[in-house]
Amino acid sequence: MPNKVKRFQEREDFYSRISTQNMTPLWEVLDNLVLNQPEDSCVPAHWKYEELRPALMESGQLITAKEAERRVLVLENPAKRGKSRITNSLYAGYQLILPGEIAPAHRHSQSALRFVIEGNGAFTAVEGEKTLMQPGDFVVTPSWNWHDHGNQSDAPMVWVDGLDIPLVEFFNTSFKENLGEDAQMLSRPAGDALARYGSGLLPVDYESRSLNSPVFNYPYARTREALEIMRKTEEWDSCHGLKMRYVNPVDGGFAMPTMATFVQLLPKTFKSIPYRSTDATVFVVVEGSGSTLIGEENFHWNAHDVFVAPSWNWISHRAEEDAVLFSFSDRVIQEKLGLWREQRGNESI
Ligand code: 1HN
Repeated sequence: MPNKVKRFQEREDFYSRISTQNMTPLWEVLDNLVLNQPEDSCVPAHWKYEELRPALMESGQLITAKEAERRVLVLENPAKRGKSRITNSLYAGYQLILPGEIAPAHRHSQSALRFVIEGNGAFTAVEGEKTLMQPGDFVVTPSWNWHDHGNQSDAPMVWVDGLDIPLVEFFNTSFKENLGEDAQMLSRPAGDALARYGSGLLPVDYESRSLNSPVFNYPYARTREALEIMRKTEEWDSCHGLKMRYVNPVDGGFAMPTMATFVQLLPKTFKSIPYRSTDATVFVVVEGSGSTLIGEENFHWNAHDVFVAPSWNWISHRAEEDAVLFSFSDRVIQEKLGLWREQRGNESI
């Protein structure tokens, strides 16, 4: 028997023997464990609001928000069907609440963000304060905070939920509790948090007890106005247009401990140069239309669509008209762990 074949058989025999002891040789798997660069198992994907809205409205006739607890159509990454995730670490879905409905109070260790798509003045209550929501508002629901929703307006309300469900699953740290009531007791008037913490002011002896921003609704009216004033200087970033991050005013960090959130303005005819980063990112189109090339796939988007870019895929945006994109990712965690990297198309790493 040639020496090489003998060697191979000896190794295979050894692998089978140690397998019974729940062991495996690193040298056979090392290249799959430690990659030269990220290879995301998720794929780029796009959900067109115009095409999915009929199904979302149909769900409103099938089940009430109360019976469903939360009436949401989950956006599943096409490479991860059945796993309730849009990226490896994040969950996203479109939630519908019809006039007169409530979604009962509960709390869980998963953190949630809401980004409002359509409707006018339905509310969410978070840990004792209610906020009325308008399209484009970004609302924070921290881990273990009581929250319930209600719609006392006369129009359906739809928002995109982002949660860190796969992260919490990874750590096996899921806890949940139902309050047993439709709505929680309120302890502060609507608008209290924004006035107290989101006006360039903080109570003089304020000491944060939370990892989350005390501002739990970042109203779009303020965000949009800020972008509109800043655009006058025309300092467009070649990769991002005019991109801002939502900030915790207490420490200058991201608004939430597990999900980083951003908003960017891309002016009409703007074309960004390619950019990639290690945080797979979920984009929500707030206004306008355009297209985004992710890896080799081009997605033409309109207002209220969602699209997702996996880790380390090159992204470039093109705006057909003034466009605003909201986005979220796990960048905040990656940065804390020293893992986050980015690369611009015109530079080496
Ligand atoms: C949840 O609590 C909400 O409060 C939405 O609106 C989506 C998905 C999974 C688990 C909890 C909400 C959710 C969720």
